[in-house]
Amino acid sequence: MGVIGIVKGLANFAALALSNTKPALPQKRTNGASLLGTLLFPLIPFMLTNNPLPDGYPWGKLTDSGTNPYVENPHTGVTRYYDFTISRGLIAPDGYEREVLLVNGAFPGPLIEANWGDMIVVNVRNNITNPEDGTAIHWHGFLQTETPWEDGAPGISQCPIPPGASYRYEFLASLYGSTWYHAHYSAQYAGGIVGPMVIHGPTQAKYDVDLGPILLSDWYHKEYHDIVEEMLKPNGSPRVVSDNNLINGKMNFDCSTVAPGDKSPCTNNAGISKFRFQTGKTHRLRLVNTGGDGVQRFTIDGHTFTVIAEDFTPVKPYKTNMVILGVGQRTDVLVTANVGKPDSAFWMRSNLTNCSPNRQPNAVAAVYYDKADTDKAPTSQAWNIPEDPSCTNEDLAKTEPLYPMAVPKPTYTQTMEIELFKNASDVTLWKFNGVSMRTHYNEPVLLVANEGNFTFPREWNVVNYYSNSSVRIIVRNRSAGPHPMHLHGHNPYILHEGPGDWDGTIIRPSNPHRRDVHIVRGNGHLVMQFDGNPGIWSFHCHIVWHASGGFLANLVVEPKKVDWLRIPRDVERNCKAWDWWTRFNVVPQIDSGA
Ligand SMILES: *[C@@H]1O[C@H](CO)[C@@H](O)[C@H](O)[C@H]1NC(C)=O
Ligand SMILES: *[C@@H]1O[C@H](CO)[C@@H](O)[C@H](O)[C@H]1NC(C)=O
Ligand SMILES: *[C@@H]1O[C@H](CO)[C@@H](O)[C@H](O)[C@H]1NC(C)=O
Ligand SMILES: *[C@@H]1O[C@H](CO)[C@@H](O)[C@H](O)[C@H]1NC(C)=O
Ligand SMILES: *[C@@H]1O[C@H](CO)[C@@H](O)[C@H](O)[C@H]1NC(C)=O
Ligand SMILES: CC(=O)N[C@H]1CO[C@H](CO)[C@@H](O)[C@@H]1O
Ligand SMILES: [Cu+2]
Repeated sequence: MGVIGIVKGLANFAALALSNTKPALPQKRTNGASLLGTLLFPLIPFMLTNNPLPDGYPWGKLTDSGTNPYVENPHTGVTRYYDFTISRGLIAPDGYEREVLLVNGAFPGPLIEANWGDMIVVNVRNNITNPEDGTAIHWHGFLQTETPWEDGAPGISQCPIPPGASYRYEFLASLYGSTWYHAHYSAQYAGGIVGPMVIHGPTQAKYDVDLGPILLSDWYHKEYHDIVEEMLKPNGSPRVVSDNNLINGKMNFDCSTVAPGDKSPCTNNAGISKFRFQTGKTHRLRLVNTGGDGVQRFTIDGHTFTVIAEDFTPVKPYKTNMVILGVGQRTDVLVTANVGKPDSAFWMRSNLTNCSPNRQPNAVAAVYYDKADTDKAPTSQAWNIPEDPSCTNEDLAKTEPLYPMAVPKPTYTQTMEIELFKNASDVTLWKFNGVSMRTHYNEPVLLVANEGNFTFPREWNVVNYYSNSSVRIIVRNRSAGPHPMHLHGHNPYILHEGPGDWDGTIIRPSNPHRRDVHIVRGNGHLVMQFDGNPGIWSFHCHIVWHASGGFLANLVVEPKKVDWLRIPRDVERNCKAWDWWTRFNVVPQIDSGA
């Protein structure tokens, strides 16, 4: 909606005025079982050790600049097993206590780690009670080639996992780099079901220390369910205002700004995230925007970054002192600790832009060199970088994939428009390609298609591309705010982004950028293209409130092959369990469902 945030910066000053960074709450109270953002979180190894190691690495002789990862990957024969239990919990990530959804009792959820070419198995148990609810987990950015049913989109690739039941996801670590997982059921991930993933792979970038995931996310004090109900009531507003901004699930909050009458416990100076730098060494930081809405501007006072990857695409290194991330986007940067003496400390900052409504946009964390006192607050000065009102990504001319691929001639080109409208009950919703999507949890599109039925209700917003091998989509934004557009099952070419209409120009047709999320600015356009991967793939705005409001399309790619897919019995079994549960329980589908 691109409306300017209100009552800005109130809490920020309370947070920054501190002279010490001793947390007022124990980690357990702020983040449950998570150690992310604490000095106890272990460094990430360069790779997980396999036995045997061909040519010294799990990926053998494959390289980041010489291997086409969409047609070739290592076959390690290794499977990494994880067990997840999703439960309700009560924590105070920024000092304000609220009900959340936790993965294994942690917010953010546990790290999933694998080597490129490993299989990942995650057994997800739904322990959501009081009230019960369904869930489903999406593994962001994976291609899911030949396993589209493991994509985790309820009503699209699977039925939700009913309360008390489990579903075992099993998929190939098809690409490598930094990513995350999150619930794809309603706006559930804004309630806490998010966590980092690191897939080790070849890299020519040289660094000494892998500091691991740094999750950046706006934060809401209300429960996601209440926010969605409020937003989607007749005459409701599509503007959802965030309350705070977190780095690895932590930040302080000024409790004096809590609304009178709000009885939730609130503690000032709950504690911020802390990181340790080794003086003189180069560190890899894996930034992920895991938020609900806001575009993040990430900096470390005094330090410059070398960007080495964007989403799952290693890029030709370029320097910058600020990284922009829309929801769902990842940026891997290198940063060298050569700005201060061994006892120095610096602020890490992540600021929400004015493109999303927020009450407290500025998150901080502390970066300590080896000999610094970790109870003291840094005193460093922020970079002063004026905000670009378009809130879009880095110029595409700057971001070039290391492994070059020319964009093929498209076999079909389609324009899809973004519109905001009011339905007959005066509810403000989004239309994408002319339809406001609403999923049907009991009949996933993929399973219907697999039975040879390609006739879908209009509100499922299915677009069939038949046997097209390369489809170009021109997204036209007829709304004033930016949208981070995410395509499942692909790492699409990003051909152009800008204001107004597309003039036909492609940035570097010999090697356009590729990433699974790219921002389209308000009143602008985004042109992307993808090559076939048989399945049903969601293409949606990653702003969780917009997806709830129907901003989602489902693309059918190579339907003949979808028809032939042999879907495991487990998928069917889960649908039967969900059907059974919904026979005795009403599912109050308060939004689009995905
Ligand atoms: C299930 O959730 C409840 C709280 O809602 C919690 O007390 C219990 O420990 C959870 N069980 C598991 C196995 O996590
Ligand atoms: C982030 O916010 C801080 C505090 O208002 C400000 O000093 C800094 O310049 C901002 N940085 C960026 C990159 O926007
Ligand atoms: C308008 O949208 C809301 C929310 O999706 C839905 O509950 C309601 O039935 C819709 N009204 C009409 C007339 O379609
Ligand atoms: C195809 O599936 C849709 C949605 O489930 C259903 O309405 C329709 O009746 C089905 N068509 C056939 C021929 O089975
Ligand atoms: C490509 O997709 C369009 C849109 O659905 C369709 O009209 C066209 O027939 C498809 N072309 C091929 C070769 O399948
Ligand atoms: C390129 C494009 O479609 N631009 C439109 C974006 O939305 C605004 C407001 O609805 C229109 O005025 C633009 O023409
Ligand atoms: Cu959006």
